[in-house]
Amino acid sequence: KINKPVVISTWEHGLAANKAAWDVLKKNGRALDAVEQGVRVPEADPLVRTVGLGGYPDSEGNVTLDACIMDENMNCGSVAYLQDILHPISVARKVMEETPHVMLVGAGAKKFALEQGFAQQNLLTEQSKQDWLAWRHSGQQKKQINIENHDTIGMLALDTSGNLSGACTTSGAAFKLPGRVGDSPIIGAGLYVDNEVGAATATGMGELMMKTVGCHLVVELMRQGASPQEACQKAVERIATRLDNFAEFQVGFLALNKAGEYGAYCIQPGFNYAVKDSRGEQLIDGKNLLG
Ligand code: SD4
Repeated sequence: KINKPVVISTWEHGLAANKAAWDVLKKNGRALDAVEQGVRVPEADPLVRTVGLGGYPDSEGNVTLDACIMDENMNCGSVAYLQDILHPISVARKVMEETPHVMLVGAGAKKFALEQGFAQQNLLTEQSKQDWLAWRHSGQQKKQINIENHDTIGMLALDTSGNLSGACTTSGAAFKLPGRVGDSPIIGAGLYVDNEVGAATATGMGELMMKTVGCHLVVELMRQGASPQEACQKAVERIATRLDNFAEFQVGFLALNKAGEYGAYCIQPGFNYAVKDSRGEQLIDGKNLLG
């Protein structure tokens, strides 16, 4: 029996995001609408420090956002290095639906968002500004995402029609080099959906997912017969066998298949994910390689 509808998302803030997604799914809404509505919750929450409003800025104090969305028909939309817009996921959806393109970046993405009616807003909260000043003062060049410091939201949903969609949105690595873009807006790296097979998303040090096109890999492994859990594990093992410095970083993959089965796997302990389906809601610790 297919477990549908179901929504899964990264980290503890996924619980609140899943609730918003569930409101769409329980009314037989579309998975695409569910994931968009779901990830808008942490985007607007200043306490979620690496998504949208309140996200950590880059090394120069600018909050720059990356997001992408993908539906059941291989349509996808993405924005990267977007500034001053609260809901990059909704801009990504507009790129998907209103343009012939997949990805817009930087000033062009912002211009498009404003033309589409999105409001301009300062996303650097006082708290983020203080943290940035403290980081600058300490002279610490924190170039890596350490294990406490990543809470990108990636969300996957299967709706009552049996269709899959996914969304991923982030402010990226804290105090990153200006211009740096991670995996989260890159179709195949930070998110992938194939409605025949399943969907995957990722969190953690984006460069590792980009080097391995991790989420596409997870979906292809499911196509070859792996369960969501096994596929995530194999993708983490691919990173571990090919990238020398993998142990310095966190990477977590999350996957959902057409049957509504889900799983996750990560490098370091400490990753969890939120699930909501007809059986209720759960927060599950991701199995990991180094724990
Ligand atoms: C990135 N994957 O930009 C994202 C980071 C992340 O919370 O997960 N941040 O590399």
